[in-house]
Amino acid sequence: MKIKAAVFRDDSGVPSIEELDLTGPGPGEVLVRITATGVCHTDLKSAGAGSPVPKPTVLGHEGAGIVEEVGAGVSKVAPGDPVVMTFDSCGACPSCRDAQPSYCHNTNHFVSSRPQSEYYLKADGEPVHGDFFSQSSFATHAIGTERSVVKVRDDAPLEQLGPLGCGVQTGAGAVLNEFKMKPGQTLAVFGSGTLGLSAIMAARISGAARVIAIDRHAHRLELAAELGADDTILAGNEPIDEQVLDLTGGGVDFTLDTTSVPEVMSQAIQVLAPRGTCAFVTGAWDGSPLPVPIRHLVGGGRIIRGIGEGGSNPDVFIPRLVDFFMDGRLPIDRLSTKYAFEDIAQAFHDSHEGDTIKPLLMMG
Ligand code: CXF
Ligand code: ZN
Repeated sequence: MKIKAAVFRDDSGVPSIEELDLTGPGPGEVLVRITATGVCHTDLKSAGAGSPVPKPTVLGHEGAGIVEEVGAGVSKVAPGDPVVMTFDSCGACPSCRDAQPSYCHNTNHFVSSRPQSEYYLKADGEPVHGDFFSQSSFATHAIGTERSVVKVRDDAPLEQLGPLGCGVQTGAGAVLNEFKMKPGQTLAVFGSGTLGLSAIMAARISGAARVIAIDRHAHRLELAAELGADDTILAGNEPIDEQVLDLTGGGVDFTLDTTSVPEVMSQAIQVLAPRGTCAFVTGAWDGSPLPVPIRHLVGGGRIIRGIGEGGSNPDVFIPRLVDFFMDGRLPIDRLSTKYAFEDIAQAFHDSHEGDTIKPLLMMG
């Protein structure tokens, strides 16, 4: 079939909208007609120079849409089902067997783990990579796997749900699945983009006693306060650790770094209360090494850890997030700005500048 897709052919970060030929779905796969796709910072990083993602490629990994066709052996979803597309996993490794597919041993989201899929997309007969995060959803149609699509309730506005497949589940899942925050505990979030704001909303759902938002943009902090942050700190060039320690009288139980800036990450470790946990949820391709303050960790039993995709088991967690959204407890629509698909370059620009928190590309 013919589809329309945003093709990234070089490292300029700017795509061209092209008509491609798509074949599939193959066995175990699902063809989805995309309603809307969120733009995640990982798309921006993957489009630009230094990324390991092979080109030409179609990016996009926060798709939501309607199942159009299923491949042989697929029983989880059927044509007509509304689905959120998310990361893939093998289903057989120790993590997947333990219902922790975000830590799958065998899935590479950036370089194809479905060799045949490299040829699902063709531009005038030339292959275009088409399974970024097992979806490549900057397109009118995308192919996921049975494990990477999640059926959602049909009374939810599908166009808003794509970001649940990455950014929202990453931030909210860190708090709900991995920190398992309890009433009375405290959280400081470094960076108030989609990840940070989702973590803040999740902390409120958890009954957190105090939530502190830190960002370089005042408009994001205003939104953070509206979504549940008790305190906001506008980051400049000065370290903010003393401000956090003053506010909390000695440190926070949990810190979440969403910036992957080494100086900021160090502060996220520094402001931990005894027995506190600092988590990193993103990272640069060539991440600079981070000095680890061993005495600070040892003395207070503090923990530093990574969290991938919010430690989510998508089949369980995404429908739960949809319920929170529909109950008004996770108003992710407050984060999003709609763009026509053709305006993807503008969406990338606005996201990069921090003007837009979560662009949603509407497929029309
Ligand atoms: C990313 C987060 C940073 C590490 C690679 C995977 N996930 C989605 O955007
Ligand atoms: Zn992402």
